[in-house]
Amino acid sequence: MAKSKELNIQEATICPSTIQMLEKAQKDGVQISFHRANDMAACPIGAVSACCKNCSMGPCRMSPKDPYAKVGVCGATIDTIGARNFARMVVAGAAAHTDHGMGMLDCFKEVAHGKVDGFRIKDEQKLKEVCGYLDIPITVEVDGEVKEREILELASELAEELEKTYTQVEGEIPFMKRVPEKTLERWRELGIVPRGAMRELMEMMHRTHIGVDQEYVNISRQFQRAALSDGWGGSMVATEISDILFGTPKPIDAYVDMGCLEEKQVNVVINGHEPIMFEAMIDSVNDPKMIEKAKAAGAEGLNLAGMCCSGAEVLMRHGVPHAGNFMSTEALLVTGAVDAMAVDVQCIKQGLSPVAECYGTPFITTNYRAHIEGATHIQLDESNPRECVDQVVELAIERFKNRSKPIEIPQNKHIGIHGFGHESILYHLGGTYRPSYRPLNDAIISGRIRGVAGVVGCTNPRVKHDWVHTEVVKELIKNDVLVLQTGCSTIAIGKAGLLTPEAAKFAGPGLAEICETVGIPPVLSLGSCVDNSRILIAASAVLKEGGLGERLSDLPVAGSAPEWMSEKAISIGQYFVSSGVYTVFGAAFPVTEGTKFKEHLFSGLEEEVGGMWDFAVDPYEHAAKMIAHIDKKREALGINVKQERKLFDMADRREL
Ligand code: SF4
Ligand code: MSK
Repeated sequence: MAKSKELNIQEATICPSTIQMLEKAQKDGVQISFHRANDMAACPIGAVSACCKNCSMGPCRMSPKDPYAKVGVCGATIDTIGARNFARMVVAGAAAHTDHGMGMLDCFKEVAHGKVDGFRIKDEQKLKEVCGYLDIPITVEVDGEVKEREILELASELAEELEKTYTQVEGEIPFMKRVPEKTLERWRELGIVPRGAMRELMEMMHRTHIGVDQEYVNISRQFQRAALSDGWGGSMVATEISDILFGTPKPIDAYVDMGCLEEKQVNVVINGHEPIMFEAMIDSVNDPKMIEKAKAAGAEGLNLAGMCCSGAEVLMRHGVPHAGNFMSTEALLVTGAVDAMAVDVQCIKQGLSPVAECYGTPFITTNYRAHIEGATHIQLDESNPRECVDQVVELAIERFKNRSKPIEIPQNKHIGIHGFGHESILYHLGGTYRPSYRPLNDAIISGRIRGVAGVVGCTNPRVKHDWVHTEVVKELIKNDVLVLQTGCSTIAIGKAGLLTPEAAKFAGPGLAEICETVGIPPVLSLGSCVDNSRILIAASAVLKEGGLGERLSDLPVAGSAPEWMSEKAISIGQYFVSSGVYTVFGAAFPVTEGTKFKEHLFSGLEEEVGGMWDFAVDPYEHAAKMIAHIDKKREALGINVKQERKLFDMADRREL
């Protein structure tokens, strides 16, 4: 392994397990991305998007300190270059989510046509609900009698309708029917209602080619359209199809952190984003024949754990433990206890491959879209997923039998409640007999809940791992802001112990009162990156319930990605902003200070769509900005008056 500069481990992360594994990695002479980030400073020109390599007359570098001092060889200004680069980040992020959604849809179609053995439609209720949103009739009249339509017939029709999310050449994509009316009206005025994602992403790439769109506001219109085709399109399809196929999550207790590994068991870890492989793997590790094979190899059994977002999906659907977020994936291999790691797509570090080799861990790619040098590829066939996952388990059993490296498992694991979403918010905050958002809206109007924040996204070695997430969330709940979480951020917060009802003691008095009465944590875990669409759905339902304005931008809500790193995060941020949500990013922001394009993102967009970007690396400043925005919205709604604080009486409790 290459020699690294000395890393200050205590400054790199607050995760005790990752610290322990960084110490072990240094002893073992193994390098992981914390070391590489320490060795290689971020490029100061690229970091602020002040370079262009869109043609071979360049690459052209602008001067970040004096951004209008130069233009590219073609004459492109810093605003054009910044906007084009930003647009391409949105396209790459949106493409990742929409391709994931399309993969789910392909699997759903196969199930609907009865071609898959391993999967079936698990949540018929959700299927009917989604059909309802899209005006697909769920009943049919036969000889004057109204009958429910066959489930597989409904599924086929839904699949056909949802395919338009990707392929529709003209007209609005299906889930535009779920966008609050006034918000949709504004998008129509601006011409940013998405057509099919394939068209939007293709057009954006065309427009960022040399010599096409060279006006940053016009470029921003198209990248908004592209981002909306992700949030209200590809990502939403991925979430809804996953719920229909594998079940809509309900709140469930589950563990996070590296202590989920078991020394005496065969440990299989899944890392990636699409739930298909993971769902098949759950069957495999519970198959008595496979358990018998593990026992014959001397193990006590088979132990399954997740990482990153596919881990987050099964954490909330099945309570499968989650071993760590993006910045802990290589560190987990350093335990020596992982007997196989199987991956599919997205956020899989190439650095995993050499680390796996150091510890003799089979590292298996399973998706034709994502091969990695040094990995073993076993293609997963959706019509027979067990064939692939059983081979992974067998490789893991073999490795267990021949374990040759010392094992060191950090003994940390934290219980939390996962699996919230639109449906469970209705139930928990609305009551069994009258599911509704009314009590939540009333709690916001009365000021017990000051506002709602979505804190999401990755982890990034350029900032102290998990620390920024944790401090932002602690500040928000302390100030009575209910926090919704997805992606790797959720795992940071789970490790901080904030996903339990007992964490209400860290919340402000109003939020604590609600949590104690209803029995929910002050921070709700909603799933993976694509499940940010659940936040859009919940926000739309709050708006529909009434009393909090007419547009999504009227709501006292804010978004945040304190440690983001991926292009997907930029797409998510942009669809939040374009939906009307004030969104703060930490770590770094890919735009040059003092440019018109930066001004447009950080202020101009608010006039267009009601949402805007902001940036703060420091967690306290980050949270303060979000709270100030929430208060601004409360002021505009006329609800920013201090309510007299009263304890819940019986009538309140009955209502909740
Ligand atoms: Fe330079 Fe213009 Fe080519 Fe970009 S497109 S590399 S700014 S000449
Ligand atoms: S896995 S996109 S590091 S949240 Fe979705 Fe985590 Fe960010 Fe990947």
